[in-house]
Amino acid sequence: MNHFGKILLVSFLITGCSDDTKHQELQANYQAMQAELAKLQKILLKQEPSQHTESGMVHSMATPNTMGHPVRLDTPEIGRRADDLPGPLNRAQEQVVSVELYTDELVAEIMPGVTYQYWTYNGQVPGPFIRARVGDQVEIHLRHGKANVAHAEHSEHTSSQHAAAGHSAHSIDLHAVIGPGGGAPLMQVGQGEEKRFRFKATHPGIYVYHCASPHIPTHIANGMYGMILVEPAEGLAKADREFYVMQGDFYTAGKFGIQGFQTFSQEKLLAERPEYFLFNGRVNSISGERALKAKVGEKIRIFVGVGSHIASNFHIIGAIFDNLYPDGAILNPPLKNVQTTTIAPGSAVMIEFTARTPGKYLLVDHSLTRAIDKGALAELIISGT
Ligand SMILES: [Cu+2]
Repeated sequence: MNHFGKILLVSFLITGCSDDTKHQELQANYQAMQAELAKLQKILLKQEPSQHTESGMVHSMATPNTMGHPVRLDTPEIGRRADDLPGPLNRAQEQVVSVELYTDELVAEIMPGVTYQYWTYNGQVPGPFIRARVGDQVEIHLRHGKANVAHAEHSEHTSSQHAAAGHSAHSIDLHAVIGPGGGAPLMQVGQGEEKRFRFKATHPGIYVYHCASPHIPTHIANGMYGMILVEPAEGLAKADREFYVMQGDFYTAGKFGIQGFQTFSQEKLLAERPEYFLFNGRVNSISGERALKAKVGEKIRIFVGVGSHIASNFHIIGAIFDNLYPDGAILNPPLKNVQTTTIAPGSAVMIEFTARTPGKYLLVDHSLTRAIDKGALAELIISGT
């Protein structure tokens, strides 16, 4: 995979030509190489093509664990779609925005044949995209566990095992909140409990939220993060497409690609040595049918954040960011014509650009072993008008 992956990337990196025929030729070449890569992956990892289904469909595949026993999947899809975010608010008045959140620990596929127990807001990684306007009162309602579902129905763990596993409480700290702990001291929610609190959205920006219950880095590493956008009073400039992307690092006991159920490695977390770098929760969460999609000439806006612990060097191969709002600072004038941006853990950026040439573009962490060998790869597909 490494060898082919590198050839593939180099071939893609040199496709920066303006000649259409040559571009199409290189595109075809790239696609053929991708098919080769897929075949090679299948041989190396002895894996079948992904059988992920879309929301609502139950995944029938049982994944063997390292002992050869089937591991039950709690959900067929852990990755939130990049187009799963509310649209622009377009309102002149402040209002109360109610946000319904629940926490859930779910075994899901991190890649085909590899399962992991994620800790989530609302069953997916990242958590829901929250959208408010400056001046709004945002009311967060957080429930520990899914409504009307006894914990035993979705987990084989007893309460004491639950506590021993380190998630006897979950909570939320929103970086859009001004006040101690970003709301977390008010929102420590034990098993079976629910709590709510309200805050006024005072500062327009794009912010991260995350769980802040002990051991906090573990809760975050397991997937408990999301984003909240506080729009300025006049709203954002019009865009044709908006997308929601969050990079996260994951710490499995087995190395990247090792099949079966993988436990969490606290040792790797403390050593800052993740096995996986992922966009929206799993390998290939944003590709194929779930890729970012737009047409030539459309203005694309992407909110990109880092949920967990390692900064991203975010880049789109073949694109230049017309406008970059670094560090969530959407009120500042944007930086123009940016190639790559660093996104700190617990931070987010807003990127805008217009695609001029049809084809497939890759979103990567430009520390490229993360993209080629550890999962930090997503697709943007631009179609002709
Ligand atoms: Cu938590």
